[in-house]
Amino acid sequence: MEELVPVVCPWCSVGCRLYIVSVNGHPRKIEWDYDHPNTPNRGKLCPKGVASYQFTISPDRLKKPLIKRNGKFEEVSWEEAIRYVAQKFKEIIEEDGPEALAFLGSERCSLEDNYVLQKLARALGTNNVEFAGRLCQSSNFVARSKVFGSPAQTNPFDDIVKSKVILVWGYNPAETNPVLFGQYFEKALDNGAKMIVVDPIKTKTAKFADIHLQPYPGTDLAVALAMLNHIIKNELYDKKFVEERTDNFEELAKSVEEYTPEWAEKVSGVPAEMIKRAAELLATGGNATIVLNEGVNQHANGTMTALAIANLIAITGNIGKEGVFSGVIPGAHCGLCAAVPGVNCAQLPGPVPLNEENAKKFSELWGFDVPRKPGLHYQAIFKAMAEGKVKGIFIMGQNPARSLANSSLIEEALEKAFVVVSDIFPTETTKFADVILPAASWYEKTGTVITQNRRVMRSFKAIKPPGEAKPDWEILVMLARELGVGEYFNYSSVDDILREINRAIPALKGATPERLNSNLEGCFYPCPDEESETPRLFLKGFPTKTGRAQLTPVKWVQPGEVPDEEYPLWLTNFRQVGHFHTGTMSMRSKSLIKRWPESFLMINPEDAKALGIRDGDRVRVETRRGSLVVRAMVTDRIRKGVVAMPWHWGVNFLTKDDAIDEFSKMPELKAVACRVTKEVVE
Ligand SMILES: Nc1nc2c(c(=O)[nH]1)N[C@H]1C(S)=C(S)[C@@H](COP(=O)(O)OP(=O)(O)OC[C@H]3O[C@@H](n4cnc5c(=O)[nH]c(N)nc54)[C@H](O)[C@@H]3O)O[C@H]1N2
Ligand SMILES: Nc1nc2c(c(=O)[nH]1)N[C@H]1C(S)=C(S)[C@@H](COP(=O)(O)OP(=O)(O)OC[C@H]3O[C@@H](n4cnc5c(=O)[nH]c(N)nc54)[C@H](O)[C@@H]3O)O[C@H]1N2
Ligand code: SF4
Ligand SMILES: [Mo]
Repeated sequence: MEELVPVVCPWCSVGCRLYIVSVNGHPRKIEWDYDHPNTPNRGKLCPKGVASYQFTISPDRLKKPLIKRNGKFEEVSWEEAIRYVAQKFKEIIEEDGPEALAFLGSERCSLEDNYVLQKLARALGTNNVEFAGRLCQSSNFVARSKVFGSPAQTNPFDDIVKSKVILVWGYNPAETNPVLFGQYFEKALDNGAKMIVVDPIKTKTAKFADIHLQPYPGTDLAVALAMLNHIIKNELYDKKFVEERTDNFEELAKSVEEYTPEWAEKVSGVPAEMIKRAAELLATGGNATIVLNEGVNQHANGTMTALAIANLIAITGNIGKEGVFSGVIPGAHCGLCAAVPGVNCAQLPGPVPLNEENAKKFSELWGFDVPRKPGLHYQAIFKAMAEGKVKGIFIMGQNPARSLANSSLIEEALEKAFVVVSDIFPTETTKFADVILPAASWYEKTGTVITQNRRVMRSFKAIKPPGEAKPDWEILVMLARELGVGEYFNYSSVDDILREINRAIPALKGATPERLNSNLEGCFYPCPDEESETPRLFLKGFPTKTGRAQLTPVKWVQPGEVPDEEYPLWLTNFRQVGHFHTGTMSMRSKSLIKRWPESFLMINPEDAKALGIRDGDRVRVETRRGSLVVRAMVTDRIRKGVVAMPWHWGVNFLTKDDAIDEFSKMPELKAVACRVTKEVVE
């Protein structure tokens, strides 16, 4: 039987809709969805969207539960696997308490899967529950929560097209959110908008820029402080907005007096004149879209830079009205599906802070006592594991052996604990597992997604899972029952879970199964009842104590590691349009791996010449943690003094685990000091 099933793309968070055409549960092709003009993509897809389901039919899919015995994985029944995990977890709880357990949720799994995961952790008594959002948006999340009272994206994508200026900071949407870039950013440029890009690399996005600033990695804070300085000193800020809708302007103005563009030039390598031009365009060019992403977030000073940029947004009055745009950009398609239900060591579903009042509320709703003590953040869970303090971990849809900083250290930690992984493929992390549980992939289950633009939508089961693979929420419910907490997990469908979420999270009260199943365009979160939704935020005020934006003075801080004589070059990393994260799925998608086959190192012609390196040479890239050998790409698209590689192929063997942002707990994933040598082939 041929079916046409509406789904949401399983890669980035733009939330593109498409159809899968399947015959008897097997995928045959995709169809573009032009039927729903209010969805973010309006029918369009990028190369990953087009390659959508290729990974689902890979022969490598996990099909049966596996238990490691004498160093070898053996196929077992679901009953045996779940019983074994439950028994081990019970032993750990009895001997060391529930805090010796940790749970990882996933931005590749649905709202329902993630809600159940965090609830299970809490039912067992631990708040050690995290996901890759910590490595992704945490810095901007903290900064915007402080300044605007909420991290959320403020306006619908259509407002980008109405902007006159676009500032893109440490973000390459032409590769990482291609449909967003093509459908909205490029249309704004076609309408005459001017674009400023801040990136050490001349990326696909930067090719469209009117002004391109190329700082050394991790020195963006200096550039942002100098822009604040120039705008305030020359009184180019929005006086009415500052007067009516912000607090602390005088303190902010005083705090940036010392950070002149000339000072910033010395720190960041960006000419003072260009910083001034960018500041003037931003302040006087009209309504602006101001977006930042991993080039800002993933630094030990990431929160500080994100705060400085939030101050820039506020003093130029580019928030709380139509025709502007800013906010956190959740990474993978379900980033918000893990953040909103509180897959976080210090937040409960909402997300709301883990405090006495909220813990009490959820204890009443759930019927068990929610643990009060905050858990460990992502990188700290692995540190505690290496120290023997976290003894068991349930990893749902994460590949920390490659996605966290300093992979060697993470592998050592995984070696020590009882590790359970639910995934759709064998990964670098499953190598260290004691039990592997085969999960149904995104197209093999029905689930709710919240896109980066806060649109809540349903994706439907389009194909049959392979072998005995099951949706994650079902796996978790089986485990909960075996652990003796089944009474709190009385769900027989995703709709049951969503109905509980409707009760648990007021902003999702109106996103009911009935509404989402019948209306494929979904609704903008917050949707407090079935009739309402919220496309624009902060039109009247900010959810801060005074209702006004809280301008926040920031001081210059260095990134975690800077070049020196031994390691003289800056190394950073980026994404390619054809690959996703650690590549477990994209490297098993035929059309993607064919076109984007391997890693490489971008190096400026001057640096290459000084090191005797020619285009195509094999080179060794070495940091204080480890080294990788890749092909050199000699190109003036990267600035002198900086080298860069895609992070999909093991870059975290080179990154630093102990430079962590004080406020967001983000490890320094983007900037490290390195040396590069030509690899001599014998
Ligand atoms: N194709 C593809 N798309 C994706 C993903 C993917 O893996 N592949 N992942 C998704 C996820 S989870 C996320 S979070 C987003 C991330 O989306 P992006 O933030 O766009 O991703 P990156 O390419 O990692 O980083 C953006 C840019 O930061 C620059 N950069 C590096 N260091 C610095 C610095 O110190 N300062 C500045 N100003 N720039 C710097 C890089 O050169 C790069 O161009 O993409 C999402 N979309
Ligand atoms: N150096 C450096 N490090 C980085 C970054 C960087 O830019 N530079 N970026 C960071 C960012 S922004 C992010 S978001 C993280 C991402 O870090 P991770 O989330 O750990 O990376 P993924 O490769 O997406 O791992 C997701 C896993 O989920 C599996 N999976 C997919 N679908 C399902 C499903 O339905 N169920 C289950 N159970 N499993 C599933 C996939 O096969 C894969 O193994 O990495 C971070 N690490
Ligand atoms: S832009 Fe993102 S959501 Fe849209 S098709 Fe590409 S990967 Fe999928
Ligand atoms: Mo991310």
